[in-house]
Amino acid sequence: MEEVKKIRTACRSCHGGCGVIAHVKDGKVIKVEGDPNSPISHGTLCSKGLSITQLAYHPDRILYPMKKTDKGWERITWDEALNTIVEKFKKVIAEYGPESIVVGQGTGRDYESHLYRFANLLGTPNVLTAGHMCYVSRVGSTLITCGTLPIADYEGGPKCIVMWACNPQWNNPDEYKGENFWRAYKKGAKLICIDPRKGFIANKADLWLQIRPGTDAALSLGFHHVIIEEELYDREFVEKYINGWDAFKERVIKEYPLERVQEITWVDKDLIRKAARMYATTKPACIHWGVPTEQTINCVNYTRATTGLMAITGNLDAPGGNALFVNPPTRTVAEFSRHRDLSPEQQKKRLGGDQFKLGARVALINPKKAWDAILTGKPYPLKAGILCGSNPVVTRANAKEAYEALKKLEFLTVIDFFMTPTAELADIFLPSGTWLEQNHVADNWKRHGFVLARQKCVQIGECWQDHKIFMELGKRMGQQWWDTVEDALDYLLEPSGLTWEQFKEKGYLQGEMVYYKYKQRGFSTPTKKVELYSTVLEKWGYDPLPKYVEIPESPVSKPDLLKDYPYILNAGLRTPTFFHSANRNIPSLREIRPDPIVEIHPETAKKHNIKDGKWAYIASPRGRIKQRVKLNDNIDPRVVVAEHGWWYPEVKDPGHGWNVSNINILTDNAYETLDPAMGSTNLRVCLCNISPCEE
Ligand SMILES: Nc1nc2c(c(=O)[nH]1)N[C@H]1C(S)=C(S)[C@@H](COP(=O)(O)OP(=O)(O)OC[C@H]3O[C@@H](n4cnc5c(=O)[nH]c(N)nc54)[C@H](O)[C@@H]3O)O[C@H]1N2
Ligand SMILES: Nc1nc2c(c(=O)[nH]1)N[C@H]1C(S)=C(S)[C@@H](COP(=O)(O)OP(=O)(O)OC[C@H]3O[C@@H](n4cnc5c(=O)[nH]c(N)nc54)[C@H](O)[C@@H]3O)O[C@H]1N2
Ligand code: SF4
Ligand SMILES: [Mo]
Repeated sequence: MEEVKKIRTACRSCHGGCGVIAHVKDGKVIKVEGDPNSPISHGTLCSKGLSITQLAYHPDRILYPMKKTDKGWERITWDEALNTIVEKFKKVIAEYGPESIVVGQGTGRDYESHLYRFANLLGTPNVLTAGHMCYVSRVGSTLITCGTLPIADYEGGPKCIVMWACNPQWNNPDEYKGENFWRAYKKGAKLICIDPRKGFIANKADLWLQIRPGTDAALSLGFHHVIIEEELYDREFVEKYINGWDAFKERVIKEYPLERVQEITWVDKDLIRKAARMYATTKPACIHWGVPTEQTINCVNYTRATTGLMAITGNLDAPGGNALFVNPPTRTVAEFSRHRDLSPEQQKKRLGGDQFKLGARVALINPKKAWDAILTGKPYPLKAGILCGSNPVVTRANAKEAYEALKKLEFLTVIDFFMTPTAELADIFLPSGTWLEQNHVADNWKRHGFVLARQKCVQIGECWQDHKIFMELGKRMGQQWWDTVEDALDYLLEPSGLTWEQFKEKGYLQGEMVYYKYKQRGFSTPTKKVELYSTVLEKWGYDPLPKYVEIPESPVSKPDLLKDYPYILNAGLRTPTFFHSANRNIPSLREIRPDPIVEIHPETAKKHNIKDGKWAYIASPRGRIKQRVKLNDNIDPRVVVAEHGWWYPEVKDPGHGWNVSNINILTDNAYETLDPAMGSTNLRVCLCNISPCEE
């Protein structure tokens, strides 16, 4: 029997980053605990991180490469699996060109550097991620507005926090943990919460703005209206550093008077005024925005308008405001992945590239473009695909179409831990290693100024970490990679002067903390200013100024639908224990939330004779599903709030109940509902009805 070894590493059961000490005995992780020395999490871990051993040693986990045969799934060797993929990819490239291969992932998982490098060296511009409506869409919109993504600077001591469509206590999204927010809040910061649902943060807030889902861009412009009208902006900043101030001001004053903003957003105009004043006059103030602001036709409009709020109040790159953090000196994802090696000729072939020009600028495609290319062969057919860590059948809008498309794809490889409904559609399954089974420079994709050492603790079955899978597949395709995963990490770390072995010992690196960088060199935009009037959007033929466009399927835009679908469906509330479609098979987590929950206002429930705790049907023009009802009077009676990500791993047929409670059966992906510049999908708002379910 071995002594217990304690290995310091970093969790990745969500967007990741919490410091972990893994206890390893006889080649098995027997326990994980929070690392008190972590600069990110200071010893805390959530239920998902703590249950990693249940996931890693789960009896249903697939531990070997598999191929689908007439008799079902069969175990094969890595050699056979990789050679099968290479043979197929080479055939597709010879017949149709590399653009007919789609390479995809889901949410950001620390392997985008390797996945994109594989795609770029393959020559395909068709990388399908969640980025069109999550995070990268924020990065792209701020890139053209102020040069990079502004992050709430909690460590800098904000005196006012605007929590805008975000719930960090449950989600720990992207750069931040709920813990950072909480420490800043406890120091006495004022709190404004903008959320259609009164949750934990709204309950704590000084001001809660109960917004109509999807109308955040209008509210942001309403804030501007107050700040301009009452001259609460930072005059010097505006004069020196805003591009297009006069044009922007004119639009805001003429088109967004508070009466109109109230009508659009359902938020009382006096409350809007009070909130805008509080934000603009309490210094420093930060805005922490969440993903519902991106999953809409107004993604770029909202993000640009709200970046404008940070800028004109003098809070941009200010301590305690929204900082533009400097990353530690490592190779960026763009550099590592050799974006520049994708030839202009291949870039031109990116599906939807000439339609969603900002999406193309950040190397994205919209899923609808991929489904269309598979189902209709236009503008050219997609023939083969490789999806790593994604379950689009459950997580993408108009799930029935996603399902049909992936089923029709001639050859699909899925890399995952489990046989998900998406993996069941594949020809080859490759078993991925969890964060306990990988060496990596974690968080290199984020904008919070840290990179963290994620250390391999154990080997389980024949699983490979995703990075190694792309490396080995790439080498067999004739691409230039390194001999080992660790050699590639030495290259990634080279600018820091550290090798992987040295970095592992250090545990993390932090970038230099410098505020007000624009005073020396301006902002990284064409005019060197914050472009409220975007010269880039103008050049591409879009409206250069932010505005509000009505949600495509709403009581305002589709009044005729209201007779059959009278409610606004707000689809995708996260819950602390699940991560999108994952974790339904983890006993300790499923026990906490055994069923999918739809929240309905008691008045609404009464109208339809729907009882608390019973199942109800939810239907939209695209289909019908069922979830279990929870009455909640902290939402508007006109709004229904439902969870996303549901399938039933315990159902053993290959569909695993993907269409029973999956909210994305109801959401839409039609082109007219997408953000015109980014291609963001409108996942959060459509019209629905509800009825009791007798089954
Ligand atoms: N209606 C609605 N739909 C939504 C949303 C919403 O709010 N509303 N949110 C959207 C958002 S923001 C996002 S980001 C997407 C997420 O969409 P996805 O990323 O597709 O969803 P997940 O369920 O997180 O991931 C799918 C699979 O990844 C596997 N996995 C986890 N970690 C790893 C790993 O390290 N390697 C590999 N190979 N596999 C791994 C899991 O086992 C799981 O089966 O969903 C979107 N869908
Ligand atoms: N436990 C857990 N954590 C996660 C995830 C998960 O699935 N589970 N997913 C991860 C991913 S990929 C992401 S992108 C992040 C997202 O994390 P967040 O950005 O926090 O997103 P949500 O929880 O979807 O929504 C945050 C809040 O916005 C409110 N909201 C809904 N619609 C609107 C709207 O139209 N306007 C406004 N103003 N508010 C609205 C919701 O009621 C909710 O309180 O979480 C990450 N963390
Ligand atoms: S918040 Fe995310 S990184 Fe932290 S323990 Fe939970 S799952 Fe892991
Ligand atoms: Mo996301």
